[in-house]
Amino acid sequence: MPSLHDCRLYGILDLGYVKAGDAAQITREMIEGGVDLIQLRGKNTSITELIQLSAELHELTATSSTPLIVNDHAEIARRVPVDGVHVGQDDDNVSLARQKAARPILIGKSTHSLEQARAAQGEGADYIGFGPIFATPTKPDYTPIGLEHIRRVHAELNLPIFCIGGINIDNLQSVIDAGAKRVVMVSALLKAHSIVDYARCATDMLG
Ligand code: TZP
Ligand code: MG
Repeated sequence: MPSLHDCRLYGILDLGYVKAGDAAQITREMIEGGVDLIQLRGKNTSITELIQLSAELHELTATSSTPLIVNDHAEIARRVPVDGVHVGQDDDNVSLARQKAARPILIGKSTHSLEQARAAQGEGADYIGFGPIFATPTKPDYTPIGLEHIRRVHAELNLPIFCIGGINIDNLQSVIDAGAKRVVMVSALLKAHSIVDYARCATDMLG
């Protein structure tokens, strides 16, 4: 399993954009394109279905040692050998998520400000998402935080930080120039004509 510090591009397989039946093929394409970390996100999908799907996807991600993270539901990690769980500000806190998983896993936390980022590091998160940097239809109710705090959050914290929200190939350079080392892409990657080529282009830019 790679160190999170070496991960650059985090792809989220969001079932709001793609059908569960296409998830395996998309996972293969993300891996082929060099996505370093993959998350399964299904806001309107039952836990039973997420358990089944994450088990199926984990068989694919395990072959390339790409960590598979499930969103929201730490209890899934108790049933399926996924590599981690991602929690938001309104989900289980990091220690409760670890307790529910009942085995060593990665825990990521969404943060939307410098204060939340500091708190997530204090809580013991293994990595954070930081954003939304730009407005995004994937999380429409959130006000974008912009590029201005990226350098400071990297200077202050020593855990891996993944900038997220409205990031695509056209604005990626501006996010990198603002100090980002790692990014998450959801809609840009999932809507790309070729997920493989899009991911390769992004990983080339991220160095
Ligand atoms: N958390 C903050 S922004 C966001 C999440 C899950 C959505 C990012 O999606 P996209 O499509 O890459 O803007
Ligand atoms: Mg959540």
